[in-house]
Amino acid sequence: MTETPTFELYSFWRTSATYRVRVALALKGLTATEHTVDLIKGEQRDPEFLKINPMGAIPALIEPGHPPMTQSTAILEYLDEIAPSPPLLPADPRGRARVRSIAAMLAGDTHPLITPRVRGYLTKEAGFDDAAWKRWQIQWFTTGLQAVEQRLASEAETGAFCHGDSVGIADICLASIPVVAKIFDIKVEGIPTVDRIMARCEAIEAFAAADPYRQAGAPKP
Ligand SMILES: N[C@@H](CCC(=O)N[C@@H](CS)C(=O)NCC(=O)O)C(=O)O
Repeated sequence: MTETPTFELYSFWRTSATYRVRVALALKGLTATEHTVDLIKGEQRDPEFLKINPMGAIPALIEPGHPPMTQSTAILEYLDEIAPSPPLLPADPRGRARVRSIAAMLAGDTHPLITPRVRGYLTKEAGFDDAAWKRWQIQWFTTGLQAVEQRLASEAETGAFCHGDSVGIADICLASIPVVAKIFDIKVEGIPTVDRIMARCEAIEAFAAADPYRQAGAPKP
């Protein structure tokens, strides 16, 4: 990298997807000025924000002179390409496919089901009350994390982290699920490998510093 870009990050204290970007920025020694999009107030649907991300979701990463970049996993890969050290993807194609697959199980197949827009639809259009929403959250947090556990526990590529002994994109996506489940007071049981890797991640300052409760605007845990 010849020059460190100046980043701005549209974010909110408690979001899983923004957590992923915060961790990656920190691992790479990069920084971003954060702008709060209050998801509880619904600011993600403000017309001004929809010009930044028509999906009405964060994160959005801005680099001066370029269109906003959205989708946390695309942002993670971009950061990995512009700041290659430490690498967040394995050197071999099969390893990269495995890491991207685990990341997609979490960032693609698990997290989007428990977002505010899904909650809004289920409560307004499908008759969900708070108890039904809680059961929904537990269902999808559990399905995602137990499926990943099954892979991590049975595949030889798993090491101290999801893939070998260095931290990468799969670990970032993995950690982004329990940190948010905790906010909703949900603990998924029967995932010892996930718990072991999560503990390793939390011991790394880049992960610890990205914890939702350490962000501006967060309540006391
Ligand atoms: N696949 C997207 C998901 C983005 C996303 O859904 N972000 C949540 C916060 S974690 C959000 O902004 N939700 C707004 C809403 O659901 O209304 C990514 O990984 O960046």
